[in-house]
Amino acid sequence: MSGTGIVHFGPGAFHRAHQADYVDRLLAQDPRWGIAAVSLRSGGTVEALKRQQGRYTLAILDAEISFRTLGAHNRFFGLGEGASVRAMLSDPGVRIVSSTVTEKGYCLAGDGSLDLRHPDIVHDLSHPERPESLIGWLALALGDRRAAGLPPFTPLCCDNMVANGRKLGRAVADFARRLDPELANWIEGEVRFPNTMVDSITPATDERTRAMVREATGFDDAIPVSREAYAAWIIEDVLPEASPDLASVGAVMTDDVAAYELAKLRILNGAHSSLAYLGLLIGHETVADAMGDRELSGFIEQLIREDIIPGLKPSFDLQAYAGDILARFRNPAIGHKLSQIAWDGSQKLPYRLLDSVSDALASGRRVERLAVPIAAWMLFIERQSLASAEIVDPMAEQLAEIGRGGDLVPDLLGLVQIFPESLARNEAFCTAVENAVRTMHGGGPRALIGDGHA
Ligand code: CS2
Repeated sequence: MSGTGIVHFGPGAFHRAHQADYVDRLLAQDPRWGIAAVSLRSGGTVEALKRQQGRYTLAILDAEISFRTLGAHNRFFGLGEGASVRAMLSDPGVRIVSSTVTEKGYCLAGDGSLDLRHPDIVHDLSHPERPESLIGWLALALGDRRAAGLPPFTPLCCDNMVANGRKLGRAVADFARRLDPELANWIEGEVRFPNTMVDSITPATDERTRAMVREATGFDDAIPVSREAYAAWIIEDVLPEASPDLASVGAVMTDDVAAYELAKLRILNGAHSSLAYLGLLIGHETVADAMGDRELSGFIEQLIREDIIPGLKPSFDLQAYAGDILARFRNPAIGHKLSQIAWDGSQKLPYRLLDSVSDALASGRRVERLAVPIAAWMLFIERQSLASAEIVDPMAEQLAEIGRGGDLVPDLLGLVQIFPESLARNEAFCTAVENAVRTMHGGGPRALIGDGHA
């Protein structure tokens, strides 16, 4: 029987296809690091994990297709089980508390600091013993450990954000400071919040995934996951000694996560979001479909090579890295839906595309091409709103209102949670976005992405 050394908040498909795979292999050599899965908001996955005793199928969909059964989870906490989670987090054997709760789960304001007006933070500050947010949970549990004289655990953020660990650390300390300044000082002094870069393309599981797994393995798995063969996990090398040896199963420990992180977020995720908005407007369904569109994939390649890469420090061969990413996007075995990537644009645009725009402006480079996917996002918002179709985004209501009847470009550019003032007031950028929206209104994305445009 393995122990439980890691507590994980948010056991969605990405966590179960990525981190849990590393930990599953680690458990074969060191049984202390089983994962407790915590999902306090929607119990479905945790209930199924419990029913299947933590076992589920990982389908690798690539040039070769293969299936493995993973079993890294050995404790399960769902709706209404907050008291048991609290006890678990005080277990001295727990050394890592990781999270994949998506960007919006960290309750951060546009400048990356804790959003004190966020309803979950407002709730947690007035009911600190019954937290709803991850931030409230980490503060409560770290307070319990300090009171018990235990060493802290290490919170390990595994979501796509620039300086994800640093931001999480600042948010937890700021939250704690409002309740107990001494705890805040202890957190700042004793707790490490490593930055990480996580990467593996993992489409959402659907009926097709379940049917494929059933057919291939004979196991009627309610919660299989699938991903490409490629996976990377880069972790800032500050884990305390009593931590799982993740390097022994392929994670990379380094002092410089930033170089990998920025390259991945801007090239892979920036191109993904660009493909999503432009591809959906054209009528494509998946990333591989969109990459099969010669005009669109040509545009994306130019965007990466000529507009995004020049803003990055050349710490490694970025052009070769980009080539590998474009090849991964072409993987025909993965039906990665553009609509899934289009979710949460308000959270994703800033670090995926807008940071590249700011860098380009700062060094006097043109921003016309970078403005195209941003304009496509605006037209996507407008299209969804006018069709009363769903917008999955924490700012959905505000976005839909603008999309239905607002002054589209200025109103969206005026959302300070998304566009920093330095961009919203920059004439070159605003004009480029206005022009791109106008041209695509008339002639669709093809009017801008074909050879010789933009
Ligand atoms: C994607 C990412 O859904 C999205 O927005 O861009 O989840 C992407 O597949 C991963 O970051 C790849 O590591």
